[in-house]
Amino acid sequence: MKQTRRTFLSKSSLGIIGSSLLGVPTACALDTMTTENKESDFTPTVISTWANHKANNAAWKIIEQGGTALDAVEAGAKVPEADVQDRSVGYGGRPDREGLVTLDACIMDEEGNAGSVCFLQGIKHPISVARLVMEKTPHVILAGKGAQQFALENGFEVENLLTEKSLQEWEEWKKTSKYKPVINIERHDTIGMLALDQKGNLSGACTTSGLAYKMHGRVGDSPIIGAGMFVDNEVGAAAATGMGELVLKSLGSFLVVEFMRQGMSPTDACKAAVMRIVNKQKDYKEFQVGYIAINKKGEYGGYAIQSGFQYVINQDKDSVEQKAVSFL
Ligand code: SD4
Repeated sequence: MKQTRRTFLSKSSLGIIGSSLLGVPTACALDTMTTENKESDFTPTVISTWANHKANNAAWKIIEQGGTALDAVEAGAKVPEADVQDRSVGYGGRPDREGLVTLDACIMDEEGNAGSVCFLQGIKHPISVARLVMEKTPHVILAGKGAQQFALENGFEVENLLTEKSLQEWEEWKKTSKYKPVINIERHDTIGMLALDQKGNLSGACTTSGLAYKMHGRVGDSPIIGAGMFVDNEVGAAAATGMGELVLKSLGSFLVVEFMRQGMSPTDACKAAVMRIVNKQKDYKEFQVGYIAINKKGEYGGYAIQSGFQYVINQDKDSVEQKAVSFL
């Protein structure tokens, strides 16, 4: 679905004659006579981290029907949040080392508005709470009990998000782990999603239960605007997955967007942000970080420290899987 937007303002000689006949002063007539011929092509797109096909397709449906990028990314992010099979997001997500599922999410729209929740417990759709933080409060981030209180005030209910399977795995983990948070213990599934709608507007969302068996109270990159996700409607948008601490320390998604502002392609911008980590972090081989990005044209790409990072993309009906390029 390729859109062509044309702004074609040209003043014909008839226009000039018309102006002078109407008595418009010459200087003014000349001012409005500038010929402007702006053309921009863009392809409506939805992209998200990992093999999140169902989520991407749900978001795409909204874009296809002419809905906003913001509605699309919220609807998309809600899919893994409610999916018990997704072990890194929402319901069914792995708990922290105390056995508690704690959630991080953020959302950002084309006007640069942003909302976020972190260390939120018992609420199935943190992305929708983040959107309400953005739309109903003068703040950007609500955390912990305060975030939960705000959710309850807005009609959400507290639910048990720890499934029997996650509980049993955690019990096993406790037997051998010596209570040490272990990095990269899980398969990552965190969803970062970016959308470009038919009007050419960008929005983004990111939602996760964070690293498995993390310390209680730990907050990752995913709810932090500029780290886990960032949107600048003039330039593009980016999202991160993987070892949140590395993304936080380099403000990765913001960095990717700034690299695109300097003229880099989405893939090159993601690579430059990965290389920033690689060049500063001696033990980078221990970790995975992956970025996805999209620009205003709907060009997209991804890059990761380790191989194995993939993302899904919709520019037509069904989502397609792409392997991200990687450093190692
Ligand atoms: C975090 N970045 O909490 C998240 C984890 C993640 O796929 O992306 N998992 O650090």
